[in-house]
Amino acid sequence: MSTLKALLFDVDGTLADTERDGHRVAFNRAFAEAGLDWEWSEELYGKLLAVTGGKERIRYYLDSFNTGFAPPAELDSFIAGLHQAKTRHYVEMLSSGAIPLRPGVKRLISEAREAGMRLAVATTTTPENVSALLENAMAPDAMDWFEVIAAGDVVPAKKPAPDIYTYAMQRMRLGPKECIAFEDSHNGIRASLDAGLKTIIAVNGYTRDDDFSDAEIVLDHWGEPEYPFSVLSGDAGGASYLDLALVKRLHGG
Ligand code: XBP
Ligand code: MG
Repeated sequence: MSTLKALLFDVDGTLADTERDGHRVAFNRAFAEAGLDWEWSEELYGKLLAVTGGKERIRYYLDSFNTGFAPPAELDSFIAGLHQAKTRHYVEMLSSGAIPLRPGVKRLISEAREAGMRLAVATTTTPENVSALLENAMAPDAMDWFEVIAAGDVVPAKKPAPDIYTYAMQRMRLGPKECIAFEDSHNGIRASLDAGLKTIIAVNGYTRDDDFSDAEIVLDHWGEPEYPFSVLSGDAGGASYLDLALVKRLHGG
């Protein structure tokens, strides 16, 4: 009898490839709207992703890539205002259906749900972004599929700190051995491993070269029966897409 009771999902890069054509574009639209000549290129954004959290990322950009900008006296509220505008633009993009789920995401989550697995989200992103993605790309009632949506500023420290995963498990009254995490980035797996969680990785364009030591498996995506995944490291036991049986085998509980 498997001890696996819950699947904990990262959002950005895991459920959907949201960063390059989603968040990055939304940031740039907010900067333009504010009359700022800041333009985050795909290359620069890849560097800025070292810092999780949009507000924290803007501050990192000013501290490390735009030191010539004369910050206003109330820098925190200035950044908060930019980030609120960015979130508005991002939610508009999601509402227009601009960002689809990654391969296998709806299939695996539906299978897990039908099998009675408990589901949660553990993400650094803003809560509104989660509901907009799930309701527009997964199903109108998809928010109800997840017992806990642990997102954004609900914890003091964002990934790579383990806080968001620990918070989700505490809310579910589960221990790490009863759960498994799904991530896409080095910051993400540092958070999940430090929370004691076995972790399944699906890389994306920004994270392909990240360090995923100690992941149970590293895939290019979760796959579909007619669209097999590639195993970048680990053992899929001959499977060609990620299903609940493979998740349970990787969990090993
Ligand atoms: C990814 C992040 C987020 C997004 C931007 O979160 O680090 O900050 O890049 O979203 P995860 P916000 O991979 O944990 O889902 O601007 O709302 O932070
Ligand atoms: Mg992620």
